[in-house]
Amino acid sequence: MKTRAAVAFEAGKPLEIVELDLEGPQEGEVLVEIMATGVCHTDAFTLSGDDPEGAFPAVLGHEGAGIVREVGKGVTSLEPGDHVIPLYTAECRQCEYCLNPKTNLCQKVRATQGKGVMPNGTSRFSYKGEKILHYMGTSTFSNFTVLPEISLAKVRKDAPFDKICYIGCGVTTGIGAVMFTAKVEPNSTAVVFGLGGIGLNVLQGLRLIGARQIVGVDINPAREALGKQFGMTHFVNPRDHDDLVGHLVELTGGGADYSFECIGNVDVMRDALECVHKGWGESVIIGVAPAGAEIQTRPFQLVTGRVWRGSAFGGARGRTDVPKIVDMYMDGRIDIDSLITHKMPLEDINKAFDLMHEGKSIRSVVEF
Ligand code: NAD
Ligand code: DAO
Ligand code: ZN
Ligand code: ZN
Repeated sequence: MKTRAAVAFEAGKPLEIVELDLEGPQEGEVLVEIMATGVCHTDAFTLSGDDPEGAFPAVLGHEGAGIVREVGKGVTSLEPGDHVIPLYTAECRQCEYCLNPKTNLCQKVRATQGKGVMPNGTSRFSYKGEKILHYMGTSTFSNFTVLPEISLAKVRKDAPFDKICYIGCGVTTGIGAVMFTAKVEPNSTAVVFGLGGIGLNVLQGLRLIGARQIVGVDINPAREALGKQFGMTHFVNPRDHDDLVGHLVELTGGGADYSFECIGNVDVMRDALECVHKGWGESVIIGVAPAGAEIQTRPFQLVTGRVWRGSAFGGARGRTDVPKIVDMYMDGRIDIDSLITHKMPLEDINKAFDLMHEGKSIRSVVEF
């Protein structure tokens, strides 16, 4: 079949809207009509050429929602008409990672996904006879895409695609880091560094579990009002403090129970660790630092009981947890609408990248 898609032909160049050839789903695969997709920093990072794993030409996009149109042989958990959210972290429920409750990093399709191909080693996309790669196992910048069955979360049919697509990455990453990775207890104190598309979702995750003090840190003063809307109790602009860590330790009465780094800056990661409480404070790294960057602290910070963790996709097991997050949105327990600042058709997708680079959007959503 043919499908309209925004293709990254080369690193550093705008996406091009073209009509691709798409082969139907093979064994264990599903054809999905993407109805809406968010544009995330990771897409921009890959498009820039800075992503060491980035390969071209490819159909980027990993934050989508859509409808199953066809299933391949052996697919048992989905049927045409089901509403789904693509998962860049699959959940096979059988590999040693899925069977270990300590992780969400299913490895079943990881190797081929990283190479931009389906589990059998081939791509379903082509253009004028040339192969086009998949991306993150999802390729949601295409009106139709093919994914492994285990890379799709089935969700309720009354949820709006243009909002729940954001659950495919940003919302789950932020809320999940609080609920699944840190397992923050009610009445805790927390500091969140970086109040963008991820950090604002960490804030609302903390509000949801009943944290008593939620400090937001951002160099952009405009993020204060938005942060307060998402549960932040105190705002700190690092530019107002020579000793940021000292100020945060004082503000939280000796250090926070938890902190979250949602920027991808290794210096901030250090501050995030060092502002948590001696003896029990835990700091979660969510931000993705530039290739080759390294973190630093004095080991005594860890000897004296502080803990450093990382979180990918919020520690969520996609097929199990994503439908629950959709329910949370539909029940009015989390706000997604206020974070979707821009919407556009596929033809204007490059504007979404411009808005992101200019810091003017929280999330842009493309509707097909
Ligand atoms: P964003 O650009 O929307 O937000 C970043 C915020 O940090 C902005 O508000 C900016 O003003 C602020 N900031 C920048 N430098 C700062 C500093 N020195 N001190 C304080 N604030 C500062 O980005 P985002 O979409 O929220 O993504 C954040 C990070 O999360 C990125 O690195 C992204 O790649 C990563 N990410 C990780 C996962 C995961 O699973 N771990 C998933 C998605 C995104
Ligand atoms: O299993 O080795 C692995 C990799 C899992 C990928 C996790 C992705 C984490 C962050 C990337 C940002 C996603 C938008
Ligand atoms: Zn698995
Ligand atoms: Zn993302």
